[in-house]
Amino acid sequence: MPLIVDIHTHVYPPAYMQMLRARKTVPYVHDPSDAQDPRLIILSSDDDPSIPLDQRGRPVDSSYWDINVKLDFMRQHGINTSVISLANPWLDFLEPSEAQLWSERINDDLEKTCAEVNNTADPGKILSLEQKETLFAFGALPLSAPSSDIVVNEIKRLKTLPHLRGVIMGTSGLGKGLDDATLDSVWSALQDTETLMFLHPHYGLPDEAFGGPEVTARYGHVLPLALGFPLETTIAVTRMLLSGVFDRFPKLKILLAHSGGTLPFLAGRIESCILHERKFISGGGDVQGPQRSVWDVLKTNIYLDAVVYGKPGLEAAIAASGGDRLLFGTDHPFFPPLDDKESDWPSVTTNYKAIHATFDENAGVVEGVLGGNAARILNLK
Ligand code: 5CU
Repeated sequence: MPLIVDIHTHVYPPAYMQMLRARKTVPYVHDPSDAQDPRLIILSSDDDPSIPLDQRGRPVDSSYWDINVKLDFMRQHGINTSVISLANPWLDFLEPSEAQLWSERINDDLEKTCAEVNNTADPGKILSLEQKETLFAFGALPLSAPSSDIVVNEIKRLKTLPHLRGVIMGTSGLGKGLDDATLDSVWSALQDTETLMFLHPHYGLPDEAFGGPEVTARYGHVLPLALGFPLETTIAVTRMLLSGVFDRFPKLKILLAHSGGTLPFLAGRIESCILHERKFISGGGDVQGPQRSVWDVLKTNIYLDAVVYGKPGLEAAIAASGGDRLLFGTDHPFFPPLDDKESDWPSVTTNYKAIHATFDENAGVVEGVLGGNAARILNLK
């Protein structure tokens, strides 16, 4: 059996859940403390005052915060190693004065959880035979902190935590998006420490892009998650490219969620629009414009997860970035089966099937995508 590594799997540690329970604005948890599951309200479109609180957002259960439930899920789906990350919206919404404390708290908590599960916290402890799953983690950054030095220091500190293998980050950066020049010290720290950044969406697109709030609400989470999330990622990474981030930091390593949103499919069009842009110096204008091609960046700076649920998406991803840069993921605990009696998660089995349908003629690629690539890129020992 090949090694299976899940690099896209989230947690809301208990302390974070507690903090969300105390909040009344997005993101928050409504927990009536009766027999019902608490409700998680994280997307701005969830926070509709015309919907009663106990129907707002989505129900959440212990799979969102209990690491033992994650381990059961791993066993059930044949996953050997998971690289866990705080789920969206991470620490983006915190007051500047709280950001550093929370990022240290969450990252130390992730480290402790991994050490306990991997038995490195107590090497003398005897593990049961079933307990062979291992965990690593991506850390969360204090992006709302009063100074980017605090972010840089946390990136450096994460290198001292044995189970941390990178950072997860949304698309807002320090508040102005990822083409903000004040992020240069963060890119520099990520590059110098060889820290991989997992870029993940959260904010989607404005409701107007889908026809207004009523249309968005009519279809639940489908429009924000199926279209808003991938386009948000595509826009964020394209802004990085256009502003020259990859020219200034040619060794940055970025893992894009959901197979890069739509980047692999749109790369040719993005490249063509850049080559035809009169604003750029290359087209006679006065804006620098990107110096490296999208294709070069895709093959040297970008890694893609394989969370795209279908063959055409995987084919675009592998054609754009390469079979050695594509990594299996589940997006657990999001997208649980709606039918309680179903034990396998269709969101996971669909991804497994798509990987086999796409790459089965090439066992090396299948093994790489399922786990070999992650083990090599993230140094998972
Ligand atoms: O279902 C969702 O809203 C999500 C989410 O918020 N984050 C994620 O990673 N996947 C799905």
